[in-house]
Amino acid sequence: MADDIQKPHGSAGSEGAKGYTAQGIQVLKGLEAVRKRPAMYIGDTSVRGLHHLVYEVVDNSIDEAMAGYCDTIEVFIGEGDGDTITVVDNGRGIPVDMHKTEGKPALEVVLTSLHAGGKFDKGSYKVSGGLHGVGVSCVNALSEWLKAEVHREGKVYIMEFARGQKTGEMYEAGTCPEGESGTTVSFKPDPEIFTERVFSYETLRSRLRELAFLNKGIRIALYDERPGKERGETFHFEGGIVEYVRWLNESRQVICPEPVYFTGEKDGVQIEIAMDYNEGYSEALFTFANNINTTEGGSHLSGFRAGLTRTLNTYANASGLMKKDMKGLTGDDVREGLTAIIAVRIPEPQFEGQTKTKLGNTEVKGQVEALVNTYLAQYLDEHPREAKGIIGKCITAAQGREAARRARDLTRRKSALDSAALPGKLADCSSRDPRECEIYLVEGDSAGGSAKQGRERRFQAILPLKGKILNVEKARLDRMLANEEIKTIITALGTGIGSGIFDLEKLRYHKVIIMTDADVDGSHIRTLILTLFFRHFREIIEKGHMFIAEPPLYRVKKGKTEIYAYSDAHKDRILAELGEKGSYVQRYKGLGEMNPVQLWDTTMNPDSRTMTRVTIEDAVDADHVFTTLMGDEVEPRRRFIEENAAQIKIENLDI
Ligand code: 0RA
Repeated sequence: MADDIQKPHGSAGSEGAKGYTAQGIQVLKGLEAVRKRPAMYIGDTSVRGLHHLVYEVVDNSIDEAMAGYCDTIEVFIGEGDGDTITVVDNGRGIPVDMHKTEGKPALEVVLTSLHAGGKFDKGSYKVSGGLHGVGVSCVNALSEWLKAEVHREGKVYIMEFARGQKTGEMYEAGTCPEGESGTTVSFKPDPEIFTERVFSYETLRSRLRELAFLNKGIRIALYDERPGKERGETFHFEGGIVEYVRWLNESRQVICPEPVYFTGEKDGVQIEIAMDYNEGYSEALFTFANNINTTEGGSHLSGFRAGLTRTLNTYANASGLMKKDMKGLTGDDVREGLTAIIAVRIPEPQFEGQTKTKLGNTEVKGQVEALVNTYLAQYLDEHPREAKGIIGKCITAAQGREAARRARDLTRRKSALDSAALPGKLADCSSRDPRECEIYLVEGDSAGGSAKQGRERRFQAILPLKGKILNVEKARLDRMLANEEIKTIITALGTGIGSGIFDLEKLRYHKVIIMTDADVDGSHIRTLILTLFFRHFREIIEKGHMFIAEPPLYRVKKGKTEIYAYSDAHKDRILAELGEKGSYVQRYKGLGEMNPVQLWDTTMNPDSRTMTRVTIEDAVDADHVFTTLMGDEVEPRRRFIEENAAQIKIENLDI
């Protein structure tokens, strides 16, 4: 594994052990360090780290583009097992001339020295750079092989490596047209390092689309060349983050016909903001610093929030749109139905927080706030019709918040939202230790009945849900609180709901498990439940408490042998093993077809069940998926389902 460092092998062209210069050994030590502790450099060695390798290479191409030398980047998933990647750009090409102090081609230095991935000249403003900013040499160190091809000044240069060490010297491989330039990097992640090595088209697509939105004008293409999976698409947005906001809102009725856009620069900090309001109730506010999605927020987010609340309150008062007796708009009021992208570029970003995705640079708060104060106020003055729409929307939100508070107080007085009075439908477990407790949200009363009989009563609670729950995408909190099914879920969870009220510490079950039929209705109900959790209990998902039960699709029986199959492929394998003759296949259309013992054995017994943990890979993408699937507009939904027909399985929705 990672500790199993390969000694330099003496393949053709590589230097013998004695030939190493002091600097050479230094370099080798650097890359050995990467192989020894890969997680320190790329986060982890699972799928996430694997995809990070691609982003690291692409970031270098983005830097070329930001410097004005490159406008096209292409990423290919290799035709083999999907475990090789090629990144092609039309930048200047990594320099190939002799590096003065290292005494070897610059190309070799860039690919073998830690932190030499960027430009040599200090003045150049490296705004991109992966989360860890470690450079392409790390990708080299962690690849079974890597090949770099540079087109520069009419010549083609190639250099190849294995696990970070050159397997030969750089060589001239031919000529290219005089004006042509660019870099092509191909690599195969090292099986000694990575536990998973198959690249996901969807994962790469999300990030590349995001990069194309954040870096207007660049054309970024992705191609899957795996046999049977061939496809590709190009992302290119001249409008940058304005188009990002439009894309996020494509399934919603918007208030401003054109997203509001403003930008500014101060002390080397570049700020870009695009925003619009829609008729929905959720907030889709995403922040970036140097192309990195700062999911933990930070100073740019605080600055934006402060500026937004203040500017809208000032305008609402001055314009007379807000009645004198109103207390004023809160931060929650001004963010209901808001879609916004805040993107900053900083020469020396400080990333803090648990996942290093919180922007720390304190000076940025004031800069963003001042920008919002100035330009949003100006926009409102110049667009009275939109201003009226926005303020009206915020006032309605404030009234809704008041109504929700009253509803909550009322129901609390009646104890309905209080876990002291748990809903009658809930078959609770006897343990009071949330860490071992599980709650199954089960579709339908009949499956609920089986689950109640089959469960392990001590730590498994069952909450049967009747039919489809309310689509929270189309309802504000006050209306949600009037819905019995939703109220039952909230009460059972114990956390409360709403800004400033929800408290994860009070969660009564550390596993919340959705159990629905494996049919269209089941998947709709599952999506409705996931929408509720994504919009109102996101922390439950983020902290890893949310699961999807995986009931079997088939029961295959032959003689006394009885095997459950969890997918079509699984069933075919079982049939091949048992022999088709005399085998009997039962297809489960619903959970209700299983008796309590079967349901326990196949789906609920912790020792043998499989469950899928729900994760939010990319909150921006997830937001888009939910608004598309649950929103009002039919056309985007039709398109989405058509484009993703093969993948309308929750595992592939990145949620
Ligand atoms: C070092 C210096 C220069 C460009 C690059 C590296 C470079 C790296 C990568 C990685 C992928 N594509 C890339 N394109 C460029 C500056 C080049 C010059 O001064 O001519």
